[in-house]
Amino acid sequence: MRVLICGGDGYLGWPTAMDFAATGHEVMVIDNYLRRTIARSTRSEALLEAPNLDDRAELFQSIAGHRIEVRIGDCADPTFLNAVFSSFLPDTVIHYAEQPSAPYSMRGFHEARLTFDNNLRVTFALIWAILQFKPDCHMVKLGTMGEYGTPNIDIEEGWIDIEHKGRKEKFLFPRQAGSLYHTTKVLDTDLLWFYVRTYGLRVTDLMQGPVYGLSTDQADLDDRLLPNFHYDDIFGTVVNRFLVQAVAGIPLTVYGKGGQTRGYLNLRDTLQCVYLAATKPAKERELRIFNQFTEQFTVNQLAERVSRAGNSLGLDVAVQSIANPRKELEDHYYNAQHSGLVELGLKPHPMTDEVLIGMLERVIANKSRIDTKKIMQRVRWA
Ligand code: USQ
Repeated sequence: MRVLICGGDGYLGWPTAMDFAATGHEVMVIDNYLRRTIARSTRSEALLEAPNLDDRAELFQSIAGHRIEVRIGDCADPTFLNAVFSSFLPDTVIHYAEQPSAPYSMRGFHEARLTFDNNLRVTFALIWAILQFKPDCHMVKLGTMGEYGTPNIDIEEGWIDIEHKGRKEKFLFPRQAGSLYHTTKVLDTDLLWFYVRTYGLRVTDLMQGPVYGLSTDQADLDDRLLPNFHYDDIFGTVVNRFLVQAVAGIPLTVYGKGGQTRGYLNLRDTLQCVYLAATKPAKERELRIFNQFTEQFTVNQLAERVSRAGNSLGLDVAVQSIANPRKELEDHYYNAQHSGLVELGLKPHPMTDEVLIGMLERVIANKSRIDTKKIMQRVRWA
């Protein structure tokens, strides 16, 4: 397949690019370094400094022998995107090119507008690039479990059958996100559904939970190929943050009561899910939705697991509940279906002590790079 990865510099984009290239696909990545720019301006740089995309691609080719084409530019700019798209003519486009931080999107007007503009405009530009140049191209779009929020009923896999006054219809499962970032993903889904049912696009929308990890088959070849591992309050997801806090000797920052439940997955499983979705594509005129996570945990359960793994390595890990900077339920019902990707062939990598210990060891090796000023939460949902 010819695979175009939009957002190829990201935590997920770069390992995805190596994964597809290593399995024999023709890969092109696009990125405008938005995440790097935001990270610099908010003092949220990743633990390890990643080489730029051209350097990473050259390094990967010299080590693994697989080629990744790089284009630096803004996917929201139709002139740039259409030129790239019409020359590469991808069979699959993987859409990661969004501002991915909920806290950043809640920081103020400028950050909210940037998130809104970027995320919606990229999705819109990609839809039109497909319509104009390669209508049978399959879009694999990264959505989020956060689109659903935490309703007091079971969360279905994207769709729900409703019976109302004796008549039945299938609708998108109700969405009620808890940050502006998550809301842009709800709007993306609606936009995609319009273009799918009206213009016949084929789309897989992956409702992903928080990801953890830094090890993948390709990234393990050389430290300079590792994904951007963030532990700050802007880009760091909770498990990665807790691991760094455990190593830095800072009590794990449980927000509020810690009963917040989410579906989590290992980075390796994100790669599997995206690969399965791409190689077993949605049909024409189909918006296929999968809930992409492998295990559900509360924040308290995560803190307990990380402290157990840390203590086994001789770290003295404390846990502390701090005032929740977000507006979210801290104790709630949560039961989300997630069988679709398993039926497609996903073999989950569970969050074992061994997995957490392996990650802790890598963080310990880079302990001197931890900047503790990046850890405490700086953004409040006003
Ligand atoms: N949390 C803490 N302490 C921390 C950090 C987070 O208790 O130090 C809590 C949060 O309040 C939340 C849960 O942990 O209840 C998850 O937070 P997170 O920061 O790991 O995840 P979130 O902001 O929801 O966003 C992340 C990714 C986002 C993706 C989303 C999937 O950054 O791109 O869409 O996970 S989901 O959460 O399922 O919507």
